Amino acid sequence: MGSKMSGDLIRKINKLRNNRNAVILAHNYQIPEVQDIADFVGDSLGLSRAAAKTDAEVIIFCGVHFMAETAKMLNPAKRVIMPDRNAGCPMANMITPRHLKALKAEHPDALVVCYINSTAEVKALTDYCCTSANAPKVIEALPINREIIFIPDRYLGDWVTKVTGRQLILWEGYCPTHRRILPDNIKERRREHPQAKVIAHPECVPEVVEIADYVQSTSGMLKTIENLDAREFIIATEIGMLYPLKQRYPDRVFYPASDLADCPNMKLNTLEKILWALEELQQEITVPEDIRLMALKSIERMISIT
Ligand code: CIZ
Ligand code: SF4
Repeated sequence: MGSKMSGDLIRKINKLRNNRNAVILAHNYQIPEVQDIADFVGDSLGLSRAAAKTDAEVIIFCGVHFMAETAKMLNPAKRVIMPDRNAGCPMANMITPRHLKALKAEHPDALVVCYINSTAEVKALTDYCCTSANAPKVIEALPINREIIFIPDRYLGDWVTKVTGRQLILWEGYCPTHRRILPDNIKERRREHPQAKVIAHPECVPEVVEIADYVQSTSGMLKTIENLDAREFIIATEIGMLYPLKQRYPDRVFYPASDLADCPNMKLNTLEKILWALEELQQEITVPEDIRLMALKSIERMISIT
C-alpha cells in the first residue's frame, strides 16, 4: 500500500472514530498498521478491561471472535463491531457445548475451567475462566480435593499441570498456529543466536515449552523482558507478537522461533476493513443475555481470584 493511500485511510478512520465515539482495540497478534491505529493494544482480557474504562459507545474489535464476544459480555451497553467477522479461533471451535456437556456428565463432581479461547456458549457451561497469564493462579485457588476439567487447550493444560502439580482432565484442543513451532526450530535459532533467551507461549507443544527459558502469555512477555538482562530473545508465539515487543523494547533484538507461526485469522483485519466497520457499523457481535450472564459468572470468578 502506498503511503499516500494509507495516509488517506488513516485520516478517514480518525475522523470517523471521533464522529462515532468509537474506540479501536487491537490484539497483540494483529498486523502492525492495525496496532498503530489502535487506541489500545493488548491481550484479550486487557482489551476487554480497557473497553470498560472508556466512555466510547462503539468498540471496533480487531482480534478474533471469542475476544470480541468477551469484550461484549463485559461491556453490554456498548456496540462491539468486528472489521471481519470471519476471524475465528480454530482452537475455540474445537469444543462445542454438546462435547462439554458429555464430558461433564462423565465427571459430574468436577469443576470446569475454560481458557478464555472458548465461545460464549461454552464459557456459559463452566465455573471458572482463565487466560494464559493467570491459568496457574486460577487452578491453585481451587479446592485440592476437587476434580478439575480444563478445556479446550491440552498444551496449556499440560503446562498448568506441571506448574501447579494438579491433575487436570484435559480436552484434545490445541492452537494450530502455535503447534507449528517445533523443538528443532528452537534448537536452530539457539545455534544462530547463542546469547538469546527463549520465551515460549504456553500454547506451544510441551517439547517446546520444556526447552524454553521462560514461559509467558503475551502480556507476560511484555512485562518480564523489562526485568531480564538478556538483549536478544527468541520468541515462540504467533509472529504478530514481534511487533509490540520491538515497539516497547527498541534496544533489544527479537527473533521469531518460526515464521510459520502465523495465524491467518488474526491477519484478516486491515485498515480498509476498519474504515468500513466505522462507516457501516455492520458485523456487530451480540451474545444472548442468558448466555452472557452465565458466562460472565465464570469470567468474574477469574477476575476475583487474580
Ligand atoms: O488472551 C489472549 O489474548 C491470548 C489468546 C493470548 C495471550 O497470551 O495473550
Ligand atoms: Fe486461536 Fe491460535 Fe489464532 Fe490465537 S493464534 S486466535 S489461539 S488459532
